[in-house]
Amino acid sequence: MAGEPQADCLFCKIVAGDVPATVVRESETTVAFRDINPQAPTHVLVIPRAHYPDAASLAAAAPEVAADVLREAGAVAADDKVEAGGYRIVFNTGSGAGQTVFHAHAHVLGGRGLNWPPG
Ligand code: IU
Repeated sequence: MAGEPQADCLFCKIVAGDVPATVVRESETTVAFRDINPQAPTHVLVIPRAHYPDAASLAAAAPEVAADVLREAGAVAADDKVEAGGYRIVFNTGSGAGQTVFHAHAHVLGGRGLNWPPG
């Protein structure tokens, strides 16, 4: 059921503390942790504590939590002092777009030049 923890979901396990992660911020509804395979000096994932498979389903079911994810993404950029140089918030959605973990997550990327369009 949407929002319920999924036994086979890596990010639900991180939320539960069953899989280790380098957590940088927590809120009532979200957790932010450093990506295990960083693609930029700042590469943090912001996830809702509740399980939704992607950003659109999160926004449809719990728009206030989607807003929390975006606010926390901005706070990560401020904490890491990458605001001034610019940063990117990315929601890969679907395997064709590179989504590999089907628990909604925002990538916060910064600390280097970021090209457009992305690959
Ligand atoms: P994607 O948008 O679904 O591809 O992003 C998943 C990210 O989760 C990806 O950047 C991985 O490096 C990252 N990740 C992680 O941080 N910790 C893990 O244990 C695993 C993946 I597996």
